[in-house]
Amino acid sequence: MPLFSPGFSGRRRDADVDTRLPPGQYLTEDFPVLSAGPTPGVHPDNWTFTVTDEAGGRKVWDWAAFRALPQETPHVDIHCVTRWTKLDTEWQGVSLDTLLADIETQADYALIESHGGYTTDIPLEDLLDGKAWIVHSFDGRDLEPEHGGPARLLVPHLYFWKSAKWVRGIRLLDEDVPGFWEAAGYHEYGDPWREQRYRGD
Ligand SMILES: Nc1nc2c(c(=O)[nH]1)N[C@H]1C(S)=C(S)[C@@H](COP(=O)(O)O)O[C@H]1N2
Ligand SMILES: [Mo]
Repeated sequence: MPLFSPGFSGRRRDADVDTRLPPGQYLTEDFPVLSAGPTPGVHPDNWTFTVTDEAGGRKVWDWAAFRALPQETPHVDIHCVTRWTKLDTEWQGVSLDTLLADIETQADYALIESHGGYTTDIPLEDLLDGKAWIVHSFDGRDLEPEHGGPARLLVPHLYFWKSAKWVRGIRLLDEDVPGFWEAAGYHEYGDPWREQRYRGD
């Protein structure tokens, strides 16, 4: 008898998946596209990323400056509030720790702003300490326009609506300002492990 039967390793995989699937979620192998409007055509030549602090100070990167920053390859699970979870996604981009390193701020909140008008609000501490990136690649390829190319936010510990596609900047704020889905009744924080789908959850 083999020491490790296929059945045994199969059950081990299932147990691992169970611990990685937040409540009320199911697994998908696909990569669904969820966009509240049309895909804006953003060419890297016209792309900039702007951080605006609470006093109005601005720091701007163009595509070349952004790509020259230290790169990381986050390997993460993502959880959409429409209940799909995708395990083991591979991205490449720049940590928000890197982008925010030289910014002097006392702000507690960040409002993420995208081409096309989409916004989402996130506590600033949830963007720091290795928890969030601006990514330009998925699965070893340039990010497809439908998935937010040329660059999107990736903040995988919150529901995926917080991972703004076609990101153009981050506004640092003393007070929380609800973003697009948050103003429409979704939860202001959106922790998938606490099933914070809608306001009041
Ligand atoms: N700019 C922008 N970002 C967005 C959205 C959007 O409509 N516009 N949808 C959000 C939602 S609800 C989800 S689940 C994810 C979907 O990302 P995907 O289309 O790459 O799967 O993007 C998020 N980021
Ligand atoms: Mo979503």
